[in-house]
Amino acid sequence: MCGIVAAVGSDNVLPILLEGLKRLEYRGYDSAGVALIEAPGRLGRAREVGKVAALERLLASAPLTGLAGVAHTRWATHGQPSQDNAHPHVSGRVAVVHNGIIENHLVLKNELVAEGYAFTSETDTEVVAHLIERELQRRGDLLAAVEAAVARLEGAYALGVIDADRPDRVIGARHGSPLVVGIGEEGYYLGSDPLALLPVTDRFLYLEDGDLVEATRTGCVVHGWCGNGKRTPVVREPMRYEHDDPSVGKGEFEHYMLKEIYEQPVAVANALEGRLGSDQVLIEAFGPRARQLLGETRQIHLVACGTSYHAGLVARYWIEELAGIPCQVEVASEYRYRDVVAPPGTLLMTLSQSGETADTLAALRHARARQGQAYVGALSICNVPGSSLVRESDLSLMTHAGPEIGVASTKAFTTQLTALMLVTLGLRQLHGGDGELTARLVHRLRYLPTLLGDALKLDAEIARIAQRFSGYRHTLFLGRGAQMPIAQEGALKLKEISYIHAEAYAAGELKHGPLALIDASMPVVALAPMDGLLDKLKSNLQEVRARGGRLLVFADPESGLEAADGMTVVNVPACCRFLAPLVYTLPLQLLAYHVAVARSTDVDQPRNLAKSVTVE
Ligand code: HGA
Repeated sequence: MCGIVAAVGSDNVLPILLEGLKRLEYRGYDSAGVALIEAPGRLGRAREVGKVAALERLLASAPLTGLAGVAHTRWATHGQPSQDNAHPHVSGRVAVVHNGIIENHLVLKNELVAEGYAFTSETDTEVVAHLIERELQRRGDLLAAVEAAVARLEGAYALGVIDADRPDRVIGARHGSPLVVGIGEEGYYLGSDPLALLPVTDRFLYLEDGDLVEATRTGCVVHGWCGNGKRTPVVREPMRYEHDDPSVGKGEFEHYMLKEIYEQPVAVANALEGRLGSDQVLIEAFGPRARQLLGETRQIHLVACGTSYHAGLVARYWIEELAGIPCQVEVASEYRYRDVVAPPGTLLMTLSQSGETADTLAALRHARARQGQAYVGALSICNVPGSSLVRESDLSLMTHAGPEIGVASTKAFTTQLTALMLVTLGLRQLHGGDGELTARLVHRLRYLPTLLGDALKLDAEIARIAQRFSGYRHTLFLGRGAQMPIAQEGALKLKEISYIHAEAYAAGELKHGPLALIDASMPVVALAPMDGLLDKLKSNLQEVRARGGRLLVFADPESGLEAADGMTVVNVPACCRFLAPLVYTLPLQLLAYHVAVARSTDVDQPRNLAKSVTVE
């Protein structure tokens, strides 16, 4: 995903820009660039494909200095990763960096070409540079020019803009993609993520959609909508960055796992960032070939291991119901050795946090070698840009979870689910699903980070319950529908880090065998959101109670389930049934975590397990 850093200061800002880009690297990108005002009227620019280190090497041979500049890590949506397509884009005196997608770029391009503007890239972003340049000529002032230019843009953007004739200022604009202003001792800064600017400040203004900001070395003015259709200077309260810098460890948390559980609202917001339009998902934001691949898909083979496999199992429920596309999900270590039959039009989807999971990679290669022609392409969902899986796939959707240190996956799972819901809605849009439900789900996705934050408030209650659990030797997890894989994930989490034997069953399967295990020493954890299967699940819970089983039920507040002898009920924040798998994951992670802590296991590095499984 793209990253923006911009700075105006009293000294050469290049080191700040480069450090900022490095701190955004975890988000994934394919090229990087920087532009500085070297002297009034003179712009210097360097762009390179690949890592920020490659850009640094380029700059070492041809250094740039300046008191104001913009910098960018690009993750291509429009046009291949190349030097010409890398940002900043320049038009006359103007240099621009952009995160997001300009949906009406073709209309604007035709208009600008007719006026004589020459395009040197395939990006949607270049229209922004030319538009601002045109308006600058008409209006003579950069802020006015940016305001006039953004009025023409449709889509999502965060922008950083400089004018070679004004080395004392940078302009920012935000609409649908985040942008913050960093307030420093030696200057003012813009960043798509405060993380980029932590070396120079911990004080930030969080811009709102529609805001423009003009920053100089000593101050900034934010211009926002004020209700009468015009922008006026507005106050955005400076806020201290309260979190720890993730590059410096666990911060206030005892374990990385707990820290990462708590990072999920932000991680999921990052996974959604720039990918939601007003009532649709922005398919182009998935990557240049997304529309074609998803449009040609007739069925899906979803292949993964461990926690990622559980994310795939949830997605099957979504894809089949919301997009009407058949989906089979398989563990990679089986798929890779099977004579897979892939009918024409099969999309091969792989999921892996690291992108280096040996079985998943092998499954991708095996499938391509055997049935290459049948696949419309390979789509990977992954957290590590540049990993083997990403390199070998036709299209990759990055999860943007940020580095996950705890071996037991938490935020990687919920961000995979988020990415899978985005793909599901993309498929739905391209395969004729009605727009009303799509729009409702898009709106609910925007609210998802808040819901996850609410689910984390159950922490103390779950910690108390976990004390009881730590004495058990076995546990059964039950769910129905899309909560069945969440029960599997809850059981996996518990066994991974607490070493308590845990199994998950579809609740309807109980009477076909596992009911024989139920007695007072076998607790049963059940998931009971509001969905069409709630009444069926209640019957299954009665079957457990009738045999003296101890129940811990995570339930919707309106479920009608109440605590009773042998039954503990934890109310999970009310949520729509499609997003319930994400919300119900968090209490199960917390349960596993607190049980493991109570049993004094090595939570972050459980015995026998590794983070990135690169061997078969
Ligand atoms: N559309 C622009 C920026 C892409 C982006 O924001 N990616 O996360 C481009 O393709 O250059």
